[in-house]
Amino acid sequence: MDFDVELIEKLRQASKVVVVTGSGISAESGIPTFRGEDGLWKKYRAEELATPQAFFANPELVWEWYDWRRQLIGKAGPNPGHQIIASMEDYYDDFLLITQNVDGLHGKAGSHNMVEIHGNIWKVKCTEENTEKFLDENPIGQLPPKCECGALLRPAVVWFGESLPVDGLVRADKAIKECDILITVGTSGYVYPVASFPMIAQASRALVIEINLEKTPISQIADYTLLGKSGDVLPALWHKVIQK
Ligand code: BJW
Repeated sequence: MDFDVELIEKLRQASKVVVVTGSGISAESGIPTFRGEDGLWKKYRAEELATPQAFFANPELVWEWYDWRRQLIGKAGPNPGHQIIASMEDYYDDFLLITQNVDGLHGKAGSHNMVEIHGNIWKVKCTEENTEKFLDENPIGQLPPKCECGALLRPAVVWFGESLPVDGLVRADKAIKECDILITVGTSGYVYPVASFPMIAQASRALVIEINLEKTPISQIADYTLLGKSGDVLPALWHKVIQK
């Protein structure tokens, strides 16, 4: 794979780097993306299941979907794309991974400086008390699961129309505005506010690099769009960067 020499040099010289990932990075681990031909589940659209309204209208149906996804994710492991991002953390003085994925695979690959900005599928939240805890049982069993207080438990993920976690947003916002380079990997650039992160970084003079199978709305502003599978592009790119 050939890369622009200037791009490699910029990646070598940067000190503050932000990587923003979406479901495409986990596709090579066997986890379906949301949109596109092989997008998620049966006749339902993710948007129609991933809302608080859908949950309270039919918690059992929404839980079936999440239970099914938890089982799929439970069998999956990180791929070379996740692993390269984990090793980038050691290379840069200041590095932040912002992932929209709830699958936890970045953590499994060894990423630490990370914001899971749409939550984590392995955690549940009490709909009355708002307390969060891990629920490792897989499959869950009786659906929908209940809290000790008797209220419904919901997946601790961010649905459409819900606010993203404030601490995560503050951390992300600071890193995006201060970074030298922002790299998006495997995201359609369709869902806000994350879709605005490349524009915000660029307005603060960061270089924007996109890695995706195909062009997206982010391609219109990206300084570089590298087309291909993230599990191929990231290792090839990183090999060039760390080569003496
Ligand atoms: C590969 C590959 C390979 C494949 N290698 N690449 C401003 C304007 C308009 C609307 C809004 C706005 N601000 C807020 C909104 C409303 C809304 C929104 O964005 N709507 C859009 C549909 C327009 N946003 C919200 O409601 C957010 N909340 C919020 O902003 O609160 C304040 C507010 C509320 C209401 C109004 C205004 C303000 C919350 C968004 C929550 C999203 N939740 C989900 C579900 C999470 C839990 C779960 O997983 O179940 O998050 S939806 C789903 O989409 C999931 C993902 O994280 C997210 C992004 O999807 P992603 O990751 O990009 O996946 P895909 O499938 O879209 O793309 C995959 C890409 O990978 C493709 O490009 C492929 O080509 C590529 N790919 N294989 C490299 N091997």
